[in-house]
Amino acid sequence: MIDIKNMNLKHPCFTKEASHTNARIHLPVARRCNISCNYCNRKYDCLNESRPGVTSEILSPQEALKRYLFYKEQLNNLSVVGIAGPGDALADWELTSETIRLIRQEDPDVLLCMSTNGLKLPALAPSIIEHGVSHVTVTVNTILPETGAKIYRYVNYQGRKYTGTKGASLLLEKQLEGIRYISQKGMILKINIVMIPGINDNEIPDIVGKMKALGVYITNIMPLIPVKGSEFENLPATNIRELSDMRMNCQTQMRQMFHCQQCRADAVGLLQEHGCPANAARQVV
Ligand code: CLF
Ligand code: SF4
Repeated sequence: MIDIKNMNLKHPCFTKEASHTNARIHLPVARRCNISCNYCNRKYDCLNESRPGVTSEILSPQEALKRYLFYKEQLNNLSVVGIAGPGDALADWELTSETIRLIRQEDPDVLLCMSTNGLKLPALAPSIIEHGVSHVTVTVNTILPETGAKIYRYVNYQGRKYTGTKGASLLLEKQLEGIRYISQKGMILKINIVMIPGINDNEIPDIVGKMKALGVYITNIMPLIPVKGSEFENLPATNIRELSDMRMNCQTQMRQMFHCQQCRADAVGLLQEHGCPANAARQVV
């Protein structure tokens, strides 16, 4: 059984205090995605964890290992490796899992973390566990297919493309099944929720309640930042006061994240430093 408290002490996203002392590295190995979110413009990193306007180069698993070993030398507070895009970590599981395997071989202690839209979570959960991943983030923007139909343009599953409420129902079913499974296996789960004005903002407390019931550790309600070229480019950005009120309101139900930096898929270093690789050398402690 995973010792959640102990493991989270070294994870800057799951423990706010650790964000001042512990660094993470994102390795951009997952290029593809299997769904289409209306807030996404594929020119940029996956917006389920990243802020818009930033693109990352793609690394092969071997290049990712090299980068990891380089920064491990530079940063003695590096305690987490995350795979967060620039596509979906599970849509490109072969590359993600090979990267994790290579890193685990070199470093038995570093925490392994990944973020996903959850579509392939039930199918890949046993393999994720086997590879030693301890922390998983799933983006769940709604628990209603009608709302999902407004958020997702399509869902690609086993060679077929699903749209509308069919696509949204399928994604939701896989997300809930996968979350339930890995939570029962004792993994540490975070749920990202993008707060989309006029689309899902009224439902967020219900999503949080559902996630709590499934054994999730923390939820991270994130602002929508409308991206040029995306379906939602003309929606207003989430009002920061309303976001803060929503987090406070949901905190009465379960633990909330207040310090997310919407990192890029190749971020390195402390969260507050935003983690551009070019700046990481300055963060050596
Ligand atoms: Fe990366 Fe995400 Fe793991 Fe953290 S980020 S995969 S859980 S190691 Fe952290 Fe960055 Fe917010 Fe993500 S601040 S975007 S929550
Ligand atoms: Fe874009 Fe990420 Fe959504 Fe895929 S899961 S469409 S990469 S925001």
